[in-house]
Amino acid sequence: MIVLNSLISSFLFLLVNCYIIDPGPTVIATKGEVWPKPYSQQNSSKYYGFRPVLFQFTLTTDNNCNFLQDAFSRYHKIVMTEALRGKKSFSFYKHLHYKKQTLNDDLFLGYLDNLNVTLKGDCKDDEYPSSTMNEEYELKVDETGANLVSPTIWGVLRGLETFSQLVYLADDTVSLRINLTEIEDKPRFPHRGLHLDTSRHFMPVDTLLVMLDAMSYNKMNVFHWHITDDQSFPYVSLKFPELSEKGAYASTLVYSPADVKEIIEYARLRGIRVLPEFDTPGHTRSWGEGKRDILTECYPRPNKTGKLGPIDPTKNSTYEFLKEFFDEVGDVFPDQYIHLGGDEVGFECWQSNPDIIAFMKANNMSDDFVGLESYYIQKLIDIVDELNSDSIVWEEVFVNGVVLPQKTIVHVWKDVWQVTVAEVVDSGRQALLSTCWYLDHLGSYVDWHDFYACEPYSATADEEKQKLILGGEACMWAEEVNEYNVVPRVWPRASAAAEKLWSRKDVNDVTDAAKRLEEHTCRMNRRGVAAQPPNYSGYCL
Ligand code: CP6
Repeated sequence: MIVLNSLISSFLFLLVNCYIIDPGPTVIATKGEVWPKPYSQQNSSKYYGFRPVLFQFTLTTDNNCNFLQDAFSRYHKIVMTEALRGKKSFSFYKHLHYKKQTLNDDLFLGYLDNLNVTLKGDCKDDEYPSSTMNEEYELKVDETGANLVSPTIWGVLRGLETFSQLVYLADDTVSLRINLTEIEDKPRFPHRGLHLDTSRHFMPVDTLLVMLDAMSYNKMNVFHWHITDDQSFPYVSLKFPELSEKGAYASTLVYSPADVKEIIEYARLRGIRVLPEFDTPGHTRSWGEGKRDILTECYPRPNKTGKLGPIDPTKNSTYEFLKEFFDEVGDVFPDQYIHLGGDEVGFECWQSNPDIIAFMKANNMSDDFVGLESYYIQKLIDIVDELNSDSIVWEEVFVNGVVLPQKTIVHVWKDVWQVTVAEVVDSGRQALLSTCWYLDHLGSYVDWHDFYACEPYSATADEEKQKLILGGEACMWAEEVNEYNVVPRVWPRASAAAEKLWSRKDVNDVTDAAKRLEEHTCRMNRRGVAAQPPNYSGYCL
């Protein structure tokens, strides 16, 4: 009977999944729509012709702003790639001889060959993006021309991205156009991150740069770099080179100081913060290859063969090392924040070690391993605080009751996230959310619908507390990805999170989003990002 039942249900399963589900209509991409959707936009069907070869960005204020000149040349290249679209015979040159019939079109206003950019605030060429940066901008394309205005270089970057997305290929498949429009834009959440693990599988620098490009196309602003874990330690430390010499997969599979600098600079130019994570006291097996004495020795037990466990929280030498190490991390990574991890600490190894047990007795912890973990994290947060950095921790640290400074940010990643986020903001602390956007969990093929349905404010109705929800991160853990599949695994699925975190709360329409995401994915493809198709049925021109 049971066998028969399971046969029937497998049959039904196959039937439902392979034959009965209607694939739905082919999703037709929009043209010149912006992803993520701007705060406000007024559209018009009047348009300019757009000639990439002749097009120029003009800074109306301070012409010495190298930061923006650099952005202009990047975006010039990007709009040039649009010129490569269309028929096979098509060349850049044809834009100079713009199709005559469009001149007879009432909606055609001539050519737009310039975008005036006005930076109302200062341009400091060596400024780093921060958790409090202002990213708002206004972009107008009207009968008098095109103007982008922002108080900050970060807002100008976001506006340039929007401008580049407005350019589209007309139905004649040879001419590029841009419609008149009026946009006022600003992000809903200040923290819009992508978390990437480079320990389970090493990702070459070029792959990380593609990720940063794609993030900028989605107006994401935090690259959370989960750089080390149990499996490998690819970060080359200046003070402790033995960590990567022994802990990396191979001497070539590392991030040198020059690589790290390059990544931070590449991100800075795109308005992206690099948030380093050095996860402790668990997830540190690879640290033990180079620095055996900082890990706990696990004592033989029937089913355990491993010999090293989490960081040993009982030794002074542990904290001396951590102080030196995080001093370096604070110097190398300019961001105000360091992610300290603190997730998934297994207690079996600590439990097996008589020295740890003796320490706990001497410190009146009896057999409270959560207490021992708290002791460690508190000391680590104090160390980082003294080094003038602020800390972010995974939710376990908060949930286990570690006494945290008010300014420590709690990063929620487990289920029942509404409850945890509510507890964090009730405590007056700031929260980040990742539960909704786990890129390593493959749902049905169009699982971006689920990513899109997540509303961070559903954790609390209290508007003051909602302000403590800083945003979130889409998480790419790398057990199942390397340089060959990470880009399509992340994009465009992370784009759904990017729009949730940038656009207004009432931007919820999946049908509308599907068309815009179809266009946005094709756009990422043209720009060299191997994003996978977002919908069951669709196409790129
Ligand atoms: N690695 C580290 C992981 C995870 C975490 N930390 C993880 C655990 C469960 C799921 C996904 C990821 N692979 N260091 C938890 C933050 Cl479902």
